[in-house]
Amino acid sequence: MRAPGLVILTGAGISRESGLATFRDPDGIWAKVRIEDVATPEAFARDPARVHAFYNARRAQLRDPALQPNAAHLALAELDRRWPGEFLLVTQNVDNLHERAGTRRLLHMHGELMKARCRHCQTVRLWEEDLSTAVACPACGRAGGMRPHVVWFGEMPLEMERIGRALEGCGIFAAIGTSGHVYPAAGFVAEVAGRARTIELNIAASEVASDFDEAMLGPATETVPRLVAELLAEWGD
Ligand code: BJW
Repeated sequence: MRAPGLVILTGAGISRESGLATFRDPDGIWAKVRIEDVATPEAFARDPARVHAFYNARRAQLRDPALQPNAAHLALAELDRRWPGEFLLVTQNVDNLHERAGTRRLLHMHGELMKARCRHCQTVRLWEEDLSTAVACPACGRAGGMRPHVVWFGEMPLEMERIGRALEGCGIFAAIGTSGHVYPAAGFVAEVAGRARTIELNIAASEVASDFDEAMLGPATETVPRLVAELLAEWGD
């Protein structure tokens, strides 16, 4: 029998055990800074230096050699390598831990911290250093338009058509370490309900927990390798 299409959605919880903060847990990012100050286009228009400082600090965390993919990222990379059918890992995370673990069939719907975009010419390029309003775009030469290549509230998430096609064709959908607060990602489970097996992996039930068929509660470094072993035992090459 052909392996079903598999879509995995990940959120900040999968990177927690690597040392990156989540957003909405009690020690999360939104307990320390306000969304309206750093994660909207209006915030960037009002005070770009503040927004750059917020993302420069988070980019510096990604450059720290101590930050490494954990057992959950590594298990998903093995799943990608060995899954014999359609596979797509959709991450809401802007960190680069999935690609560093080896996942290839991956897309970042909320952008990537290690990329910058020019608001003048729209060029997107790898950007591992600090950004500021003084930086000129290497492509068009204009200064003041470089911004982090991330998706803020009120902006359209990336690759929605590809995600829509993968969700339409999937037979298994798993969401890992995401609170179910932010749309459209929080609505993916409702989109596939009834035609796909749906599994939530989280340390605590999410906002949309009742939309899933099954739950695996616990830290991602324990539940994800377990789920991957189960899936590969049934369908792996
Ligand atoms: C563990 C763990 C461990 C901890 N192991 N688990 C009503 C309906 C539909 C939409 C809207 C609506 N009202 C408003 C909207 C729009 C808005 C929205 O959703 N607002 C809500 C707050 C209400 N959405 C948008 O604006 C989006 N754009 C949009 O909708 O465009 C129009 C459109 C419509 C329809 C189709 C297509 C387009 C854009 C959203 C952009 C979000 N941006 C951010 C910042 C990115 C850059 C950055 O990183 O700074 O993305 S916000 C932040 O939240 C970040 C995350 O990707 C996102 C989701 O957070 P996540 O990953 O779920 O983290 P947490 O912290 O919330 O949860 C962590 C979870 O891990 C918890 O559950 C823990 O229990 C768990 N956990 N440790 C396992 N060890």
